[in-house]
Amino acid sequence: MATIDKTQQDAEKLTAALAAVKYVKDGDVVGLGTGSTTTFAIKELGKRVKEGLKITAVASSIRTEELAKSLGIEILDLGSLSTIDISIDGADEFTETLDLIKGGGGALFREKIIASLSKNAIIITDASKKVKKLGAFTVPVEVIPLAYQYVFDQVTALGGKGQLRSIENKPFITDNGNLIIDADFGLIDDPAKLAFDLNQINGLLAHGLFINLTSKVIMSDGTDIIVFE
Ligand code: ABF
Repeated sequence: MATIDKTQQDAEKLTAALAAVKYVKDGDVVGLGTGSTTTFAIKELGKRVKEGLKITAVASSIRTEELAKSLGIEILDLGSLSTIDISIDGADEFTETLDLIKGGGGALFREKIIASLSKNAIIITDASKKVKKLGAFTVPVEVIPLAYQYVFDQVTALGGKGQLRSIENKPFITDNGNLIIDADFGLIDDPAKLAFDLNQINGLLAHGLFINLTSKVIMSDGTDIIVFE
């Protein structure tokens, strides 16, 4: 695996972020994702709000909400919305058919709600996120704590090698008070089928396979901006 030059990668993230923000217009309700790429977009939106752009927004994580508010972006309650005009978010992997793995940052549940509500769900990435087949990145699974072992066993039965996500030897706790199992299914031949099978598991709140939830992926490779849709 080629080592990724962080400066180059950040330049690609910024380029993709600026391209996505151009789609945001006055009056939009904007879904804000989580992660370093989306942070570039949120900061650009903050600048444009200061220049007079009139938007409201919903956040996919507490850290995104705090950043947006610090930049003067008005935040709405996600639970009160029936639709979102445009969302901008990142991804851990994507394919040309717009299948994604998301959730490396632990915000997958709210990200999935925002994507589901979005009329125009835009994903922004650097070139390292594009893959032929999903699965090199493990699939995050958010699980209600009291269903942990049951969900772990069901994920195992589907062929996933699960690992409780921990930070400094303590279980990672999501903004929703849940746990995350990172499940290694290997390279995934049929992401839609796996997503369907995971959706049948009681106690599994969300998984990181985003299928048919993306309007376009804007990727920068350092030279060009490539839009997959
Ligand atoms: C978020 O963006 C997560 O779903 C995903 O894990 C992350 C990618 O982070 P980064 O932009 O920092 O690569 O939406």
